[in-house]
Amino acid sequence: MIEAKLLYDLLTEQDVRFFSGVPDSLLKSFCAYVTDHTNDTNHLIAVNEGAAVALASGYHLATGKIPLVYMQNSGIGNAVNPLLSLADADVYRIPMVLVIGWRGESGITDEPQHLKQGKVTLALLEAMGIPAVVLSDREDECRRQLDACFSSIKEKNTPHALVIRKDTFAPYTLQKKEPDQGNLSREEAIEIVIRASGPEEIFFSTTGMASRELYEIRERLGQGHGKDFLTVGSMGHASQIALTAALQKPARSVTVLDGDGALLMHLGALAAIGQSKPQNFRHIILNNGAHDSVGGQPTLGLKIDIPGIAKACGYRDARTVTSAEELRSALADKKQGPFLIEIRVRKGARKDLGRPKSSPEENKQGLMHTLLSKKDM
Ligand SMILES: Cc1ncc(C[n+]2csc(CCOP(=O)(O)OP(=O)(O)O)c2C)c(N)n1
Repeated sequence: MIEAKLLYDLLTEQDVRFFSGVPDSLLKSFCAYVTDHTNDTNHLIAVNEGAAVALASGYHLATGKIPLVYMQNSGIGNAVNPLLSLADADVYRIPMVLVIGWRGESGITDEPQHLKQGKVTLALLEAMGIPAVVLSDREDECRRQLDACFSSIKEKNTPHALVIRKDTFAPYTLQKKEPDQGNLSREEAIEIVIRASGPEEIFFSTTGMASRELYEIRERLGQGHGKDFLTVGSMGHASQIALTAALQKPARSVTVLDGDGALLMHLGALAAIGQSKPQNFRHIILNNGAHDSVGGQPTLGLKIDIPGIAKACGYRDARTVTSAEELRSALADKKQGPFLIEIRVRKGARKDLGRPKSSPEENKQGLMHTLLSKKDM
């Protein structure tokens, strides 16, 4: 293992002063170290990985220096367009270091949503013509790799990737945590929503711990999983999956359990929902102001008026609740959709939180069985 500080110091030696990205669990220590040691002008936690490449590009244009972009390999998809149509040598030729967490590396046990991405990570970078090196967890080798990486970036003026394996970094705990603005935990909030829902309700839950918590709540309540779609990958897209389901099944009530980070990643989804106006659509935002599932780095979630944005996009109603009582009363107030409830929740999850025991495909079949049953035809 190496200390996150070592990589940060080596990057500083190379005059890297600007960081942007979306946090990742494998990069947790590095992201936390960057958050704690870089000022807010030079560290922008991006809403999505493509935006991070664009922010890094703007920094380069303004300073001539080499920026750094960090991401989980799941985020490569979001970054492909600006990498190939902005930073690439065939277009504007913008140098940057990409630090990419390698979930789903072959031979390492990981969640199903990471397996394919892990298998193709190096091949994807190669196909994009981005040189990549798997960062060593030995200090001397790491120094050598950084020297080679920066020689290549300076020579070609294009992006270069450092791919990070699991357990490369020694633990470093984020110091700069924003105070919580709600007293319910995310899991308590989800349980209140589930307990208040009727038998016709179906749920689409977001990436990260929210889906794991929903799964465990259903187990605890003995309700089965046939009414839930766990969006374990595809961060930020749960609400769009739900939108078409709601439009196709007007007799069903559809609820999205979204995260603030996921909402911000593809905020345009609100406009699509607000303008499609499904009456059977309820959007619940579990807002802890953080990427809680991958280390708690701040999002902009608590700095913006989410209900205001939803209403401006065409939602029929939207409000914020901060306690169990307020949540129960907002749930009891049956509104015509689309409507949104932002629940301010506290950061953190149970230490013993499990993972779904059924596969994504079984999950899909369970939900489709419910949606394609005679009653729904
Ligand atoms: C495209 C993409 N980028 C990054 C990730 C890594 N990731 C998984 S969960 C998560 C945080 C989600 O934050 P939020 O939606 O606020 O939910 P919370 O974890 O706070 O409940 C991130 C960044 C991912 N899965 N996919």
